[in-house]
Amino acid sequence: MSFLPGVILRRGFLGLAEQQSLSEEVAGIIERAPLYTCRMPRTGKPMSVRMTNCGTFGWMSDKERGYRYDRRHPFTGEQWPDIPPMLLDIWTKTANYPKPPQACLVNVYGAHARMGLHQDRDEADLSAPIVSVSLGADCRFRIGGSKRGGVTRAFVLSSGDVLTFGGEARLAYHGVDKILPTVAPSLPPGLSGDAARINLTLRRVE
Ligand code: MD3
Ligand code: FE
Repeated sequence: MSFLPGVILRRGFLGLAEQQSLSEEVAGIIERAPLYTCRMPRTGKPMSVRMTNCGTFGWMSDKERGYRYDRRHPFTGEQWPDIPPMLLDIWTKTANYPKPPQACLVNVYGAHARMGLHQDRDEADLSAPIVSVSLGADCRFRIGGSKRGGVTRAFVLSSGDVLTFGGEARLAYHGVDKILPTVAPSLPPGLSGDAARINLTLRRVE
């Protein structure tokens, strides 16, 4: 399904069993690379979504150094866990890009977390797509054009949906308005007490 040039939404790309095993993989990643809270550059305002990463590079942000990718976890100083084979397989099937992903940002949403409209432009290679996988509760996702203040449209993302953003959609403004009170495939206990939704984004960085 494509309603904007460069965006492909594959609803239910992952079945229930695959969603559950991927959630277990994410729980394992969080054990080794604990969730952290990013802060806005300059203001230091905390973001409501907690994050971690797997892959060669991980994304983070703090007051002093701003948005960036780093090879190591900001608190443990360790390298990030590997991207699980399941996610590499999803990239291979959906990205239509010859090189493997170098980063997988793991976003963990509590029931009241949201993500304001933003562009993702910290990656040097903007010709590569971004592949996003949703798990857990539904959310209302919003996407516009590549300029702030233009027309936006919203739609629901559900557990098992896979979205790819390439071409002219790569610099689209997008965000998560809210987590919806869904009866969703539950996330594994021990993942994080208040986790309602997880989003995984596979990226090229360099
Ligand atoms: C469109 N995550 O991690 S995923 C992000 O649901 C992010 O957690 C949201 O925005 C989430 O940066 C949305 C869909 C998404 C991800 C990256 C994009 C859409 C995008 C990059 C460019 C255009
Ligand atoms: Fe984004």
